Parts: sequence; structure tokens; C-alpha cells
Amino acid sequence: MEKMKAGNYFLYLFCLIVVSFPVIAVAPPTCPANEGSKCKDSDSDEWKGEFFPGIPKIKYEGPKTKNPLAFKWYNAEEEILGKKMKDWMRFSVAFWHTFRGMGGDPFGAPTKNWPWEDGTNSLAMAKRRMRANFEFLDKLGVDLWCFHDRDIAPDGETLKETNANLDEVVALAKELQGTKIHPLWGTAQLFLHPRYMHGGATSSELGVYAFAAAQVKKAMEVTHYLGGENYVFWGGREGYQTLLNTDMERELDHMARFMEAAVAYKKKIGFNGTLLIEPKPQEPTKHQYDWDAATTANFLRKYGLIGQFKLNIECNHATLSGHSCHHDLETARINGLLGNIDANTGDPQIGWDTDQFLMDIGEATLVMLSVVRNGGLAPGGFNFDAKLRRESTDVEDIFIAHIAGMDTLARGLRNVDKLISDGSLAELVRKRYQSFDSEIGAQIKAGKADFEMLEKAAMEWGEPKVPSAKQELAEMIFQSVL
Ligand code: XUL
Ligand code: CO
Repeated sequence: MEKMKAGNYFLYLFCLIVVSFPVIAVAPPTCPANEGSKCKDSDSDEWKGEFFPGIPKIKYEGPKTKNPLAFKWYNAEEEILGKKMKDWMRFSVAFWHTFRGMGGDPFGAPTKNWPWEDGTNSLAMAKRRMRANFEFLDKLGVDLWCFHDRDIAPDGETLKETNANLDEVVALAKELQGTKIHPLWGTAQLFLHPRYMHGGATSSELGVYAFAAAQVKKAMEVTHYLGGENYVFWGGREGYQTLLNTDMERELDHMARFMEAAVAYKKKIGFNGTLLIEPKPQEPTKHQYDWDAATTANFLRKYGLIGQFKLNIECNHATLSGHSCHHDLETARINGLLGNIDANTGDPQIGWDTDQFLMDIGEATLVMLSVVRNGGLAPGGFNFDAKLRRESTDVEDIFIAHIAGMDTLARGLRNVDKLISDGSLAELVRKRYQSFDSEIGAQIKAGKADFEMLEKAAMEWGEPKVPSAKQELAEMIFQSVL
């Protein structure tokens, strides 16, 4: 993936925030999530009628349908590889992109003009948006959702007031959830507010560390209250621009202490969900501590947290770190750490976190290969950390994007099924390593092959024959199932 030129970095940092959250000053249809006090209050959250009139409940119609508001590959109840598709996928809708992403980009104002938005970040607006979220979930047929605390409720003047705002919105969400719907995960948004400019747990200021702890404590409580299955940490600002003014060792240590406190608090409140960390190499800082799956696994191991956390792998973050998504999924999986997937993708030409819906069938097949090898993701699942492109401005585009994203992964699962029943790829891999299916191979596996034994064998066998790896054949077989 193309890396950004250093000269563009600050512009880019600014852009990232503008793109992710509606903070641009030019006539936005909404107010920024953290500047509640600057936004006037709207009168009520009452909304007459449907938020998505004319959009039916989305049904499976099969690959031949031309209906954009129908699933072509995702058939929730259909059994594939011993599980219902809905249980393999565990899809969830990300509140922040779907209901707070307004389409701003580095050079342009927000473009979305959703009819239910009134241009405020008021509590009433937060509640109305929450109602829109639940109508969307119902029509899409998805019963999991994900949220950041500050995206669902506005900041108040004080932490106490902010918590009260959150409680009010969460109470409504709880009511709207009913018995069928709950969060796949919740998280605290510790990156937009200026207080977090040096990080949260890694901030050089003790007051910020404490504030971050209070915010995470509250976010864990509401996630638990809503029946959330996981809680996510994302190190948005946990990293550095330069090591000249950064005590990396201390910051990592603070991060570990913070995580330990989260583990203790989870136990205290009886939250049985999984704690997840989401690796990301950079953005907004140049170098983030949880660079990729391997780096994050090493952090967990070093600080004795390995049994307490799993990883939330985001495809676009994996590619930003120089890996394929499949590589990072496999790294997480073989370390017993694959917990959840942020199902998105980057752009091959744009070297930053574009958070697009995953539409590449080959990539989706590799993602699903890891999921199948992992035996599924539960209690984790997939969340669409993905947003509409700036140019997609119709309300129905929100549905189309999710349907296409779900269908792509569902198609990936169907391809994995074909790959497994065809068996030739597995056979090719088995053959590649078959020289180890021998007595000495078994001794290597058992940790009993010492250097003297191996030297004796090498002398006896002479120059080894090294066969072809058959990469193009592997690719040919893979493509035959797409
Ligand atoms: C940011 C990102 C977040 C996390 C949750 O890059 O991916 O949305 O998934 O905080
Ligand atoms: Co993410």
C-alpha cells in the first residue's frame, strides 16, 4: 500500500478526523460529536412515520435477482459447513459510520443530508438517530450493532453531565433493542476531544489518564447493561509522532496498567464479554503501539494480558501495516487471538484508512477461510467499520452498501465451502510438506530432533531435492471457486 508523503501528513491528520466525524465548519447537516454545547437543542426526538419509507425488509432472492434491495448470496438461515450463515457471519452495524458519518473529506463539506438530521448534536437528535438505527437493523435483518459512547450521545459540560446524557440515550436503546437485538461490542471514543491529543492511557498527563479511565469504566458499564458481547479498545492516539519527546517504555507500561484495570473492572461488574484490542499501525499518530496482530500479541504477552484479550482485526488496518487482511487474521488465529473482524477494505491506490465496504470476492474468500478455520468468531462477529463514499448520497445507498458488504462475505463463505469440498488446494499444501510425514519429522514435532541427529540424517541423505511450490497452480485452484 502506498505510504503517505511526510509533507502531507498534517493535512492528512486533519482530514482523517473530518472524514471520520462531521467536524467541518461549512454548513454541516449535523454538529460534531464532542461539541454539544455549541449546538442548539432540538425540541423533540419524535419523528413521524418511518425513517426509511419505501424500503422493505431485505430478503434473500438469490444470485439471479436484479433487485438492489435484496440479498443475492446471504441467506441467513441456510446451512453451510455445518452452521447457519447468520451464525458464521454475526453481522453488526457500526453506528458511527452509518449514522454519524456525513461524507466530509479533506477538501469538501459533508454531503449526506439524511432527512431525520436537524443539524444539532442535541440529546433529542441523539434519540431520534437511535430510533433510525433500530429501524435500519430491523429492515436489514441484522440483530447486532456497535457503538462508540460519544457517537450515540453528546458530551455535556462535565463528565457527570456527559454520563447522564449517555444514560438517557442508552435507556432508549435498551428499550428499542427488545429481546432480539444487542451490541456486538461497545467502546469509548478517546480520540476526538482535544484532551486526548497526547493519547488516553498513554497521555503524558495524569488527569487525562484518569479521565480516560472514567470514560472507559462508564462505556464498559453501558455495554454490559445493553447485553454487549464484547468491549473494544482501539489505540487511536496510542503512539507517537517522534521518539525525541516520547518515553515509549513508560507509555507502554501505562497502557498495560490501564488494560489490567479494565480486566479487574470487567470482573467487578460481572461483564463476561470478551475484551478486544484492534491493531492499527498509524493514523492519527505516525507510529501506533498496536501496529499489527503480531505486535499487539507481543504486547499482551509481555504484560501478562494474553489470556484476557483477543484481537479485533480490521482489514484496512492490516493493509496499512503492510500485510494482507488474511495474513493478520491468520496471525491472530494461530495465536488463539482471533476475536472479531472489522469488515472493511482500503483502496489499493490511496494509502490511508478509507474504511470502504469490502467488495472484493477474492479478499472476502480469504477472510472467510480464516473464519472457518477458526470455527467461527462467536462471541465476536463482523462489524462494518465502513462508510458510504462521499458521492453516495441517497438514503437507500446505506442499505445497498450493507447488502453488498454482507453479500460479498457470504459469497466468500460459499467459496470456502467449494474450496473445502474440492480439496485440491488442501492436497497441494499437504503434499508440499509431506517430507515431514516421516519418523524424523515426527521427532521434530515432538521437540526431540537435536542437531546431532539432523546432521547424521543430512550426511546420509545428501543434497536434498527441493520441489516446486506450485504457486500459480494454487492461485488457479483458488480462482476456480470464485
Ligand atoms: C478507527 C477504527 C475505529 C475502531 C473502533 O480506525 O477502526 O472505528 O474500530 O473504535
Ligand atoms: Co475499526
